[in-house]
Amino acid sequence: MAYTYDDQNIFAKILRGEIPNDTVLETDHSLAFNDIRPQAPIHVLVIPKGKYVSYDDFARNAPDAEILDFTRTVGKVCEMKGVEADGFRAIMNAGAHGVQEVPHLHIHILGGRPLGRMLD
Ligand code: IU
Repeated sequence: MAYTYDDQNIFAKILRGEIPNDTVLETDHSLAFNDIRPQAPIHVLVIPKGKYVSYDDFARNAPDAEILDFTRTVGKVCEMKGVEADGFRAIMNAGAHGVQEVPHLHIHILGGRPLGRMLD
């Protein structure tokens, strides 16, 4: 399918510097920042700087360097936040059924408390 990217989505505005964010880490191809409505003591979003709607768009269309940078950034954020020992949850929502609010790929890194079962 063709992916249509909305340049007016809130993360595009963050990447253009039009809206502030609470940056955790910035790399050549990725940005990590604290979620504005945290669901856990640690709730970081990691986004690629490229224009990808969702993970399937990214996985199919991003150059290898961007995929590697994104993956390594997630790893660095986990290390910076110290979630390896007690564990964490990583979530990527996509589309209507996934209840994706912002149509720019992001991974949620949640930790700092027991998170409970995700699926029943
Ligand atoms: P979702 O996976 O698209 O449903 O999650 C979007 C997240 O983006 C959600 O957790 C919001 O709290 C978060 N967010 C943000 O951090 N800053 C913003 O300005 C907006 C949403 I709008």
